[in-house]
Amino acid sequence: MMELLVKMSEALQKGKAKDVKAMVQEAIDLGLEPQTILNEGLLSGMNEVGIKFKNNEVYVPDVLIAARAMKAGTELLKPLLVAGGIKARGKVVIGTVKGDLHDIGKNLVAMMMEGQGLEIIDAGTDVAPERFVELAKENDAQIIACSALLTTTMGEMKAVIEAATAAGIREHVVIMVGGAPVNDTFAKTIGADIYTPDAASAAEEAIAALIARGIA
Ligand code: B1M
Repeated sequence: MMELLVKMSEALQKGKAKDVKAMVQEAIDLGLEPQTILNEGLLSGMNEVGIKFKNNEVYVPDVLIAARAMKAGTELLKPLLVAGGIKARGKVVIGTVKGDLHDIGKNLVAMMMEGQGLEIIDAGTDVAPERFVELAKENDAQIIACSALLTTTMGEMKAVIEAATAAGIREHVVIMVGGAPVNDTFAKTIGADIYTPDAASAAEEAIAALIARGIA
């Protein structure tokens, strides 16, 4: 089984979407936990791609096809990670901040939150601060969740908080932040309510925040 996960990781690194999809299906059929397939097959492959990208061993097109393979694999895992039929426990507007097109982490967070019974309003990528706020108001959402993968875009999270304050909704929404360059100190500095390092803890903390507010 470990061999299958290693092969999956290697196929992802080469951007072989069809092979990745077939291997994810095989792993599911073998009864492997979806979380194990995600972490030890898909994410470990994407991590390698990140290291090679940093060292100029692979380039943007290689990363894009690896990302496509990652998506093909996660699509199969989604129904297993998202437990069906749970009543909506709250609403979350999620998006990747302005200037940032990375969406794999954001999509994972959305998936895990859905799995906890939260309704997701996905604003997509390159989302302007005002758009986060507009969607939260329109949908009466209790949470705004921002993802950023670039050091040059993480500052946009502060702009989201300022936009929420300007629109008069800051006290009514929990603002969550995350993404590779973000940490707890940064989150505190900009006045965000919650920072979590990964998708699973983001979903757990979202529910905990709603319970604390008497919502979920
Ligand atoms: Co980009 N990229 N990229 N890239 N890319 C990084 C982020 C980089 C670290 C690569 C590197 O140099 N090693 C680097 C950023 C450096 C920096 O700012 N410090 C980088 C760069 C420089 C760039 C470009 C500028 C490259 C260029 O054009 N010269 C460019 C920018 C484009 C733009 O956004 N404007 C660019 C482009 C791209 C692609 C389009 C090719 C592609 C994105 C495809 C897509 O997303 N659809 C891409 C990719 C794939 C990566 C790497 C290789 C992988 C990112 C990823 O998906 N990881 C990445 C290197 C790396 O991270 N190792 C890299 C898997 C994903 C599951 O992890 O998103 O971190 P992540 O999510 C995690 C946690 O962070 C957390 O949960 C997830 C795990 O459970 N999390 C949250 C995320 N959001 C959260 C929100 C929360 C809570 C937790 O609460 C709300």
